[in-house]
Parts: sequence; C-alpha cells; structure tokens
Amino acid sequence: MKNLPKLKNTIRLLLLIFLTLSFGNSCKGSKEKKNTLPEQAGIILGFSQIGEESAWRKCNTRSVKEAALESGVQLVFANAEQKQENQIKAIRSFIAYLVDVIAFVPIVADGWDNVLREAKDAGIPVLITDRKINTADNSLYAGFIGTDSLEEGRNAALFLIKKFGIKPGESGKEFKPINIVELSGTEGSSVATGRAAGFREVLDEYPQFNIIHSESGDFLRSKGYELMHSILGKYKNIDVVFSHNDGMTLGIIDAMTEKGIKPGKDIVIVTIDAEQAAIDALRLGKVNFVIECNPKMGPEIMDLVQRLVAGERIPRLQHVDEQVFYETDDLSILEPRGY
Ligand code: GZL
Repeated sequence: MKNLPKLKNTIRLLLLIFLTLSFGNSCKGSKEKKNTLPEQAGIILGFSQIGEESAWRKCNTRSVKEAALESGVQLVFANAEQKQENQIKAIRSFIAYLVDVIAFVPIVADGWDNVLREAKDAGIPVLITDRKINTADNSLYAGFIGTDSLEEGRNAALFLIKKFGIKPGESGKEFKPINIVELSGTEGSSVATGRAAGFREVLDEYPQFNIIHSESGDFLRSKGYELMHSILGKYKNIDVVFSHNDGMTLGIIDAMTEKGIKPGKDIVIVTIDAEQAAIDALRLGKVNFVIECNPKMGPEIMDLVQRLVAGERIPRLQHVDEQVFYETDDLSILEPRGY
C-alpha cells in the first residue's frame, strides 16, 4: 500500500471540507480565514473548547488560536457551547478526520473514557488542557497542562488567615466566627472541585472560619449576581465571599452595591482568574485578594503537540505559572492583563 500517505491526505482533505463547513460557523471569532484548505497540511490539531462563558475562556481561546497560527499548526477548532455532548461529538469528528493530535478542555471531569478509548484505538494522542479528567485508565491521554486549582483554593484560605490576623496554628478557643459564603464554578468541573478542596484543606485547621453557604454560579456573571442577591436576603452576618472566578465576582459586586453594601469593605472578597476587571476592582478596594489563573497556555500547548507528533513522551502533569495580587500591593506597575 505504497499510496497510503496520499490516500490519507485525500481522506483528510475531504473530511477537512466537511469539518470546516460543519464547525466553521461555531468557531465564533475565529481568526483563521474560513474554508481555507491547506495545500500541504502540516500538523493537524483537533481542539474542543468549552465555550465562551467568561473573559478568561475567551482569552484562553485567543491564546490557542494565535499560537497555532504562529507555529504553523493547522487548527480544527470546535466550540462546544457549554455542552459535554458537543465536545464528545467534536472529538469523534476529529478521530474520523484522522487528526494528528486531539486537545480539549473537559467541561466536567467525568464521562470521557469511551470517547478517549476510541481516540486511543485510532492511534491519536490526546492532550488535556486547563481542566482535568477523572479516569482509572491513564493510558487514555498523553498528558495535562493547565491550572493548579487546589493551590488556588489554598491561596484563598491563606489570605483570609492573614487578613483576619490569625496566627498559624492559633487554636482560637475564644473567637467570633468568621462567616464565609462560597460561590463555586461549574459543578463537576475539576477546577471547582479543586478550588473548594484546597480552600477547605487549609481552613479546616481554623475553627474560626465557618462556610455558611456554598452554591455553584457556573462561572457566570449573571448567576453570580442572582445568587448573591438572594444570599444577601437570607444571611445578615456574612464576613467573606470566596468566588471561584472574576466573572461571578463582578456580578457579586453589583448585587452588594445595589443593597448598599460596600464590597471589599463591609464584606471581604477573594476572587480567582485575575482578569483586568478584577485588578481594577482591587485597585478600587472593591475586592481584597486576586488569585491568577493563567489562560495564556497556547504556546505551551503547541509545543506539546509538536513533541507528541515527533513521538516524544511529554510530562503527565504540567501546571502553568500563576501568581497572586494583594490589596496592599503596588498595582501601578502591573501590565494590562489582556483579558
Ligand atoms: C480555570 C478555568 C475556569 C476559569 C473561569 O482553569 O477552567 O473556567 O476560572 C472559566 O473563568 O470559565
């Protein structure tokens, strides 16, 4: 079958027409020229993205698309519009198209084994990005690159211990309870689970802290606003809000302000992502601590894709660099965040 490569390229070209037409309209904001057919496709990467639920996600998508253009990787990009079943369909299309590598952001951690087994049977390596999956079979993917959500949750708790002047290990026999409301991210996502777990892992050592309410706002600003509005009607003794992303935090700030509550002063706010709007709120004293979750992992993803195609082993687990921003920091020196 000496014509196999030619046959493979013909199949690819036909399927690329199909995929470009079928996903073309769902690559909202896609920078690639629509329906371009590469004369000589190099590496072809099938990428399934969750959707556009936050400024963070949109920046993550831009980073992937720009890095693909920069590195000459032919990107077949599918926007799942917040549905796992759309991600599974897209991955099956990538398999049919015989892409060189599949990368995706798993919207939730469970339910991937079957489709990843199909990719494995097709001999297509899989790179998991941003969020993690739960699986008993580690052979189903080559590696992970993304955020360390456990550490983000721990950092949120360590800030509160400092903020409320509690000495490490202080038993706090006599103490006024510090009441916390947590607005968490998408239920079942590894990042919401990790942030909540890291937060509790540290705070469980300090009986002063009391999580009086925890609810998922699905990383959406609108839900952050709605939930905060109703929570403020239910509880009169909130000291802290821990929000799993800046999008929800912006909704939280709106709800507090409407109720005459000074965010960052009457109620301490800790938030994750470090998008520009959160840094601006930190400068204004409307939030007290911002934990960076770095969306700009496109270049690292393309490097890992190229290494996989070259037959190299890649790290099983690679966390992106992240930092934190305190209300007391000199924020005037910060570069624009880009998301
Ligand atoms: C975190 C990422 C989360 C962000 C949200 O790695 O998956 O999803 O924190 C985004 O803003 O919607």
